[in-house]
Amino acid sequence: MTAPAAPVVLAERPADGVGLIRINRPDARNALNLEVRKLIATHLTEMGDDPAIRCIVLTGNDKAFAAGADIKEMAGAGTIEMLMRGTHKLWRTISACPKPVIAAVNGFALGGGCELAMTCDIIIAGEGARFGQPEIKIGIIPGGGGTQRLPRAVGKYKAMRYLLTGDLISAQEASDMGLVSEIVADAEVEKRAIAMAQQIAEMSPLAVEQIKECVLRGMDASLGTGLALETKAIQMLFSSQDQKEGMAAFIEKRKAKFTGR
Ligand code: CO8
Repeated sequence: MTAPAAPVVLAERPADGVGLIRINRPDARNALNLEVRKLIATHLTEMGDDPAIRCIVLTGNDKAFAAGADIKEMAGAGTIEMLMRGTHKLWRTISACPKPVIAAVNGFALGGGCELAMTCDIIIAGEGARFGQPEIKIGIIPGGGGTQRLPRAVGKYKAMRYLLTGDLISAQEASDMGLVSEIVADAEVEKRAIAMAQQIAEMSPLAVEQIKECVLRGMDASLGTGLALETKAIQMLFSSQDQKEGMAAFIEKRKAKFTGR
Protein backbone atom coordinates (compact mmCIF):
# COMPACT_ATOMS: atom_id res chain seq x y z
CA MET A 1 0.00 0.00 0.00
CA THR A 2 1.39 3.45 -0.89
CA ALA A 3 1.55 6.13 1.81
CA PRO A 4 -0.97 8.97 1.41
CA ALA A 5 0.49 11.99 -0.42
CA ALA A 6 1.58 14.91 1.79
CA PRO A 7 -0.75 17.94 1.64
CA VAL A 8 0.30 20.44 -1.04
CA VAL A 9 0.23 23.21 1.57
CA LEU A 10 1.32 22.72 5.19
CA ALA A 11 0.41 24.89 8.18
CA GLU A 12 2.91 25.09 11.03
CA ARG A 13 3.53 27.01 14.27
CA PRO A 14 7.31 27.44 14.39
CA ALA A 15 7.39 29.92 17.30
CA ASP A 16 5.18 31.71 19.81
CA GLY A 17 2.78 34.02 18.00
CA VAL A 18 3.99 32.91 14.55
CA GLY A 19 2.13 30.89 11.92
CA LEU A 20 3.92 29.43 8.90
CA ILE A 21 2.32 28.34 5.61
CA ARG A 22 4.51 26.14 3.41
CA ILE A 23 3.76 25.43 -0.26
CA ASN A 24 4.64 21.80 -0.82
CA ARG A 25 4.63 20.71 -4.48
CA PRO A 26 8.37 20.18 -4.94
CA ASP A 27 7.97 18.10 -8.12
CA ALA A 28 6.17 20.98 -9.86
CA ARG A 29 8.44 23.76 -8.50
CA ASN A 30 5.53 24.67 -6.22
CA ALA A 31 3.33 25.69 -9.15
CA LEU A 32 0.11 27.20 -7.82
CA ASN A 33 -2.67 24.84 -8.86
CA LEU A 34 -6.21 25.35 -7.63
CA GLU A 35 -5.74 23.11 -4.61
CA VAL A 36 -2.65 25.06 -3.48
CA ARG A 37 -4.44 28.38 -3.91
CA LYS A 38 -7.47 27.24 -1.95
CA LEU A 39 -5.37 25.82 0.89
CA ILE A 40 -3.26 28.98 1.16
CA ALA A 41 -6.47 31.01 1.40
CA THR A 42 -7.96 28.63 4.00
CA HIS A 43 -4.85 28.64 6.23
CA LEU A 44 -4.47 32.41 5.94
CA THR A 45 -8.08 32.99 6.92
CA GLU A 46 -7.76 30.64 9.91
CA MET A 47 -4.49 32.21 11.06
CA GLY A 48 -5.91 35.69 10.51
CA ASP A 49 -8.76 34.80 12.90
CA ASP A 50 -6.56 33.08 15.51
CA PRO A 51 -5.60 35.48 18.33
CA ALA A 52 -2.61 33.27 19.24
CA ILE A 53 -1.01 34.10 15.86
CA ARG A 54 0.28 37.64 15.37
CA CYS A 55 2.44 37.33 12.28
CA ILE A 56 2.50 34.84 9.40
CA VAL A 57 5.37 33.51 7.25
CA LEU A 58 4.60 32.17 3.75
CA THR A 59 7.31 30.03 2.18
CA GLY A 60 8.15 27.25 -0.28
CA ASN A 61 11.22 25.03 -0.49
CA ASP A 62 14.89 25.49 -1.43
CA LYS A 63 14.23 25.32 -5.20
CA ALA A 64 11.04 27.38 -5.46
CA PHE A 65 8.85 29.74 -3.52
CA ALA A 66 6.42 29.18 -6.42
CA ALA A 67 7.12 28.96 -10.19
CA GLY A 68 3.79 30.57 -11.04
CA ALA A 69 0.29 29.43 -11.78
CA ASP A 70 0.11 25.79 -12.86
CA ILE A 71 0.51 26.04 -16.63
CA LYS A 72 -0.59 22.44 -17.19
CA GLU A 73 -3.82 23.05 -15.28
CA MET A 74 -4.80 26.14 -17.28
CA ALA A 75 -3.37 25.40 -20.76
CA GLY A 76 -6.71 24.20 -22.13
CA ALA A 77 -9.03 26.47 -20.15
CA GLY A 78 -11.42 28.98 -21.72
CA THR A 79 -12.55 32.39 -20.53
CA ILE A 80 -15.58 31.29 -18.53
CA GLU A 81 -13.70 28.45 -16.91
CA MET A 82 -10.99 30.89 -15.77
CA LEU A 83 -13.71 33.17 -14.45
CA MET A 84 -15.45 30.33 -12.58
CA ARG A 85 -12.19 29.23 -10.96
CA GLY A 86 -12.20 32.55 -9.08
CA THR A 87 -8.47 32.39 -8.36
CA HIS A 88 -8.27 36.18 -8.11
CA LYS A 89 -9.91 35.78 -4.69
CA LEU A 90 -6.69 34.29 -3.30
CA TRP A 91 -4.81 37.55 -3.65
CA ARG A 92 -7.60 39.40 -1.84
CA THR A 93 -7.36 36.92 1.04
CA ILE A 94 -3.76 37.94 1.64
CA SER A 95 -4.20 41.70 1.46
CA ALA A 96 -7.38 41.34 3.54
CA CYS A 97 -5.46 39.40 6.22
CA PRO A 98 -5.22 41.86 9.13
CA LYS A 99 -1.88 40.40 10.25
CA PRO A 100 1.46 40.95 8.52
CA VAL A 101 2.50 38.23 6.09
CA ILE A 102 6.22 37.72 5.40
CA ALA A 103 7.24 35.96 2.18
CA ALA A 104 10.36 33.83 2.75
CA VAL A 105 11.68 33.28 -0.79
CA ASN A 106 14.26 30.73 -1.91
CA GLY A 107 14.66 29.72 -5.56
CA PHE A 108 12.07 30.77 -8.12
CA ALA A 109 9.30 33.29 -7.44
CA LEU A 110 7.91 33.58 -10.97
CA GLY A 111 4.61 34.69 -12.47
CA GLY A 112 1.89 34.03 -9.90
CA GLY A 113 4.70 33.16 -7.45
CA CYS A 114 6.23 36.63 -7.79
CA GLU A 115 2.74 38.10 -7.49
CA LEU A 116 2.10 36.02 -4.39
CA ALA A 117 5.31 37.38 -2.81
CA MET A 118 4.37 40.94 -3.79
CA THR A 119 0.98 40.55 -2.11
CA CYS A 120 2.81 39.85 1.16
CA ASP A 121 3.94 42.72 3.40
CA ILE A 122 7.64 41.91 3.72
CA ILE A 123 9.86 39.86 1.38
CA ILE A 124 12.96 38.09 2.74
CA ALA A 125 14.95 36.56 -0.13
CA GLY A 126 17.87 34.18 -0.31
CA GLU A 127 20.93 35.24 -2.33
CA GLY A 128 20.04 32.71 -5.03
CA ALA A 129 16.37 33.70 -5.33
CA ARG A 130 15.04 34.58 -8.79
CA PHE A 131 12.00 36.77 -9.29
CA GLY A 132 10.20 37.52 -12.54
CA GLN A 133 7.00 37.87 -14.52
CA PRO A 134 7.67 35.53 -17.48
CA GLU A 135 4.00 35.32 -18.59
CA ILE A 136 4.80 37.26 -21.78
CA LYS A 137 6.86 34.25 -22.91
CA ILE A 138 3.81 31.97 -22.82
CA GLY A 139 1.46 34.37 -24.57
CA ILE A 140 -0.37 35.87 -21.59
CA ILE A 141 0.11 38.65 -19.06
CA PRO A 142 0.37 38.58 -15.26
CA GLY A 143 -3.07 37.92 -13.76
CA GLY A 144 -2.41 38.15 -10.03
CA GLY A 145 -1.59 41.84 -9.78
CA GLY A 146 1.85 41.91 -11.46
CA THR A 147 1.09 44.76 -13.86
CA GLN A 148 -0.06 46.85 -10.88
CA ARG A 149 2.09 45.83 -7.92
CA LEU A 150 5.43 45.61 -9.76
CA PRO A 151 5.37 49.24 -11.02
CA ARG A 152 4.19 50.41 -7.60
CA ALA A 153 7.15 48.58 -6.02
CA VAL A 154 9.93 49.41 -8.47
CA GLY A 155 8.66 52.24 -10.73
CA LYS A 156 7.39 52.22 -14.33
CA TYR A 157 10.66 51.82 -16.22
CA LYS A 158 12.10 48.86 -14.32
CA ALA A 159 8.66 47.22 -14.25
CA MET A 160 8.15 47.61 -18.02
CA ARG A 161 11.63 46.25 -18.66
CA TYR A 162 10.86 43.02 -16.81
CA LEU A 163 7.15 42.65 -17.69
CA LEU A 164 7.79 43.06 -21.43
CA THR A 165 10.84 40.79 -21.70
CA GLY A 166 10.01 38.18 -19.08
CA ASP A 167 13.66 38.25 -17.99
CA LEU A 168 14.36 36.86 -14.54
CA ILE A 169 15.45 39.24 -11.75
CA SER A 170 18.29 38.26 -9.40
CA ALA A 171 17.82 38.72 -5.66
CA GLN A 172 20.40 41.53 -5.71
CA GLU A 173 18.66 43.40 -8.54
CA ALA A 174 15.29 42.85 -6.85
CA SER A 175 16.68 44.28 -3.64
CA ASP A 176 18.36 47.22 -5.40
CA MET A 177 15.08 48.22 -7.02
CA GLY A 178 12.96 47.83 -3.90
CA LEU A 179 11.24 44.51 -4.53
CA VAL A 180 12.89 42.79 -1.57
CA SER A 181 12.99 43.85 2.10
CA GLU A 182 16.17 41.95 2.99
CA ILE A 183 18.58 39.45 1.40
CA VAL A 184 20.18 36.71 3.50
CA ALA A 185 22.13 33.52 2.77
CA ASP A 186 19.86 30.89 1.17
CA ALA A 187 20.10 28.61 4.21
CA GLU A 188 19.05 31.44 6.55
CA VAL A 189 15.86 32.59 4.78
CA GLU A 190 13.27 30.71 6.82
CA LYS A 191 15.12 31.28 10.12
CA ARG A 192 15.39 35.01 9.44
CA ALA A 193 11.72 35.29 8.42
CA ILE A 194 10.60 33.46 11.58
CA ALA A 195 12.86 35.65 13.75
CA MET A 196 11.42 38.81 12.18
CA ALA A 197 7.89 37.42 12.61
CA GLN A 198 8.63 36.76 16.30
CA GLN A 199 9.91 40.31 16.69
CA ILE A 200 6.67 41.65 15.15
CA ALA A 201 4.58 39.20 17.23
CA GLU A 202 5.97 40.80 20.40
CA MET A 203 4.65 44.25 19.42
CA SER A 204 1.12 45.43 20.16
CA PRO A 205 -1.08 43.55 17.67
CA LEU A 206 -3.39 46.57 17.61
CA ALA A 207 -0.58 48.86 16.47
CA VAL A 208 0.70 46.25 14.00
CA GLU A 209 -2.75 45.92 12.43
CA GLN A 210 -3.12 49.70 12.18
CA ILE A 211 0.26 50.05 10.44
CA LYS A 212 -0.69 47.41 7.85
CA GLU A 213 -4.05 49.07 7.22
CA CYS A 214 -2.62 52.60 7.01
CA VAL A 215 0.15 51.57 4.60
CA LEU A 216 -2.05 49.48 2.30
CA ARG A 217 -5.03 51.84 2.22
CA GLY A 218 -2.77 54.89 2.08
CA MET A 219 -1.02 53.57 -1.04
CA ASP A 220 -4.38 53.62 -2.85
CA ALA A 221 -5.34 57.09 -1.57
CA SER A 222 -4.18 60.68 -1.86
CA LEU A 223 -1.50 61.80 0.62
CA GLY A 224 -4.11 63.90 2.46
CA THR A 225 -6.50 60.97 2.85
CA GLY A 226 -3.69 58.66 3.92
CA LEU A 227 -2.45 61.14 6.52
CA ALA A 228 -6.00 61.59 7.87
CA LEU A 229 -6.32 57.80 8.19
CA GLU A 230 -3.02 57.66 10.07
CA THR A 231 -4.06 60.47 12.43
CA LYS A 232 -7.33 58.70 13.32
CA ALA A 233 -5.48 55.42 13.83
CA ILE A 234 -2.91 56.85 16.26
CA GLN A 235 -5.59 58.75 18.17
CA MET A 236 -7.63 55.55 18.48
CA LEU A 237 -4.63 53.65 19.88
CA PHE A 238 -4.59 56.01 22.88
CA SER A 239 -7.68 54.09 24.08
CA SER A 240 -5.65 50.87 24.24
CA GLN A 241 -4.02 49.25 27.26
CA ASP A 242 -1.08 48.48 24.97
CA GLN A 243 -0.34 52.20 24.53
CA LYS A 244 -0.39 52.72 28.34
CA GLU A 245 1.75 49.60 28.87
CA GLY A 246 4.24 50.50 26.13
CA MET A 247 4.85 54.02 27.41
CA ALA A 248 4.92 52.94 31.09
CA ALA A 249 7.47 50.23 30.24
CA PHE A 250 9.68 52.80 28.53
CA ILE A 251 9.56 55.13 31.54
CA GLU A 252 10.14 52.25 34.01
CA LYS A 253 13.03 50.92 31.85
CA ARG A 254 11.52 47.43 31.35
CA LYS A 255 10.30 45.37 28.40
CA ALA A 256 6.66 46.00 27.50
CA LYS A 257 4.18 43.12 27.55
CA PHE A 258 1.48 43.73 24.98
CA THR A 259 -1.87 41.95 25.24
CA GLY A 260 -3.72 43.34 22.24
CA ARG A 261 -6.22 45.20 24.41
N1 CO8 B 1 3.26 25.12 -14.00
C1 CO8 B 1 3.24 23.76 -14.10
N2 CO8 B 1 4.35 23.00 -13.95
C2 CO8 B 1 5.52 23.62 -13.72
C3 CO8 B 1 5.61 25.03 -13.61
C4 CO8 B 1 4.41 25.80 -13.76
N3 CO8 B 1 4.37 27.14 -13.63
N4 CO8 B 1 6.89 25.35 -13.38
C5 CO8 B 1 7.58 24.21 -13.35
N5 CO8 B 1 6.76 23.15 -13.55
C6 CO8 B 1 7.09 21.72 -13.60
C7 CO8 B 1 7.78 21.36 -14.91
O1 CO8 B 1 6.86 21.16 -15.94
C8 CO8 B 1 8.52 20.09 -14.51
O2 CO8 B 1 7.58 19.04 -14.49
P1 CO8 B 1 8.02 17.59 -15.12
O3 CO8 B 1 9.12 17.10 -14.21
O4 CO8 B 1 6.76 16.79 -15.01
O5 CO8 B 1 8.50 17.85 -16.51
C9 CO8 B 1 8.90 20.37 -13.06
O6 CO8 B 1 8.04 21.42 -12.58
C10 CO8 B 1 10.33 20.87 -12.89
O7 CO8 B 1 10.48 21.97 -13.76
P2 CO8 B 1 11.80 22.15 -14.69
O8 CO8 B 1 12.30 20.83 -15.12
O9 CO8 B 1 11.45 23.12 -15.75
O10 CO8 B 1 12.79 22.75 -13.59
P3 CO8 B 1 14.00 23.78 -13.80
O11 CO8 B 1 14.64 23.91 -12.46
O12 CO8 B 1 14.83 23.36 -14.97
O13 CO8 B 1 13.30 25.18 -14.20
C11 CO8 B 1 11.73 27.00 -13.91
C12 CO8 B 1 12.51 25.84 -13.26
C13 CO8 B 1 12.69 28.06 -14.42
C14 CO8 B 1 10.85 27.55 -12.83
C15 CO8 B 1 10.90 26.44 -15.10
O14 CO8 B 1 10.18 25.29 -14.67
C16 CO8 B 1 9.89 27.43 -15.65
O15 CO8 B 1 10.24 28.28 -16.43
N6 CO8 B 1 8.62 27.30 -15.19
C17 CO8 B 1 7.52 28.15 -15.68
C18 CO8 B 1 7.61 29.54 -15.12
C19 CO8 B 1 6.48 30.37 -15.67
O16 CO8 B 1 6.31 30.58 -16.85
N7 CO8 B 1 5.65 30.89 -14.73
C20 CO8 B 1 4.50 31.70 -15.07
C21 CO8 B 1 3.27 30.83 -15.13
S1 CO8 B 1 1.86 31.73 -15.70
C22 CO8 B 1 1.36 32.62 -14.35
O17 CO8 B 1 1.84 32.49 -13.27
C23 CO8 B 1 0.27 33.61 -14.62
C24 CO8 B 1 -0.64 33.77 -13.46
C25 CO8 B 1 -1.97 34.13 -14.01
C26 CO8 B 1 -3.05 33.98 -12.95
C27 CO8 B 1 -4.38 34.01 -13.63
C28 CO8 B 1 -5.50 34.19 -12.65
C29 CO8 B 1 -6.81 34.54 -13.33
